[in-house]
Amino acid sequence: MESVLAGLESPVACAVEDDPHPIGEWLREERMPHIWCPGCGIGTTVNCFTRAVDDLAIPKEEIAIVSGIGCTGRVAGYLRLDTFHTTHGRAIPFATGLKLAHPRTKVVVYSGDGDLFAIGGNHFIHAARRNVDLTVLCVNNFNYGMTGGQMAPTTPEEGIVSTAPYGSVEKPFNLPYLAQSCGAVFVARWTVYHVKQLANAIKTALTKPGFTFVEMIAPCPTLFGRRNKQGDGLAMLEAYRERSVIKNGADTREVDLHMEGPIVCGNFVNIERPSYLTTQVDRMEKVLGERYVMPDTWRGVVR
Ligand SMILES: Cc1ncc(C[n+]2csc(CCOP(=O)(O)OP(=O)(O)O)c2C)c(N)n1
Ligand code: SF4
Repeated sequence: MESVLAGLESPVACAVEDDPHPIGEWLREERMPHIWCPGCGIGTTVNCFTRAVDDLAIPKEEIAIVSGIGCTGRVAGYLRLDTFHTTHGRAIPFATGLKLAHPRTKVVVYSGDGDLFAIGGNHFIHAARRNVDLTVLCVNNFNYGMTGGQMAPTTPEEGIVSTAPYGSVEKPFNLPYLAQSCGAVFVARWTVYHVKQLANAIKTALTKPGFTFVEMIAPCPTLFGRRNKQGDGLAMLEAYRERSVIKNGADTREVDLHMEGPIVCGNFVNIERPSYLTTQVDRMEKVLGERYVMPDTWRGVVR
């Protein structure tokens, strides 16, 4: 999708001259202007993410972002970090390989609900089951943004999308419940209205070993918002504020989302479970004893 801003001078560059852009140092200025529509919530999630990494003082060379394809997938192109913009749905297997080869790197999967839970759903459930040390950040805008607003596995019943013009009749995934059932050790959901809580949840997700998951509910005013008469990005944010109910520790079976009614937000799950890397080393040492040779890149990180 070609941005209407294409060809104009970079907004980051304009800002830098007199008044540095607040997260300018995190962005690849040469990739600006970005493709996101006015009112799109993806940029706010990037703001929360950079704030979280900044607060944690994680050195930039120790973090990598892996995205799939979609409007959210563009995050990998815009962040000035080690980033991988992979094929549609395959961010998690790329990220798993990266983590196994280089456990010292904090590996973050940053992608859309369609990418992660439709074509990529299989990878999500198995990475969570294995408790691979990854942080998965999902922008849930309830449809496929980049390709024209088709139905996603998250589209609420009765939600109007291009492939269900009379409203979806499918029951969507409840993402926190799915993540918890599969074994994620930290599970949270916040909307882009809750910028502080979202940044804090990302911080917890980044610091906890094992598979951590944050659902970030964000407006797609151009497609989902317009078709469902939810107004512009600001009106959608106001609706988030009115509908949100904060329930930290809520039973994830009870946090389904509908077109109307409460959006339950919070940090729902925070448990301890040995991560994939730790379990792997434990097993090898138990079975092979002194014959086990740990990969060089794992030394001092896993043990
Ligand atoms: C193998 C393959 N199938 C389909 C597509 C087309 N495609 C590109 S992005 C996308 C969905 C994106 O939706 P989502 O992950 O929710 O991200 P958003 O754009 O909403 O941020 C699809 C189906 C593709 N690029 N590759
Ligand atoms: S189509 Fe939707 S998700 Fe994509 S940039 Fe526009 S508002 Fe954002």
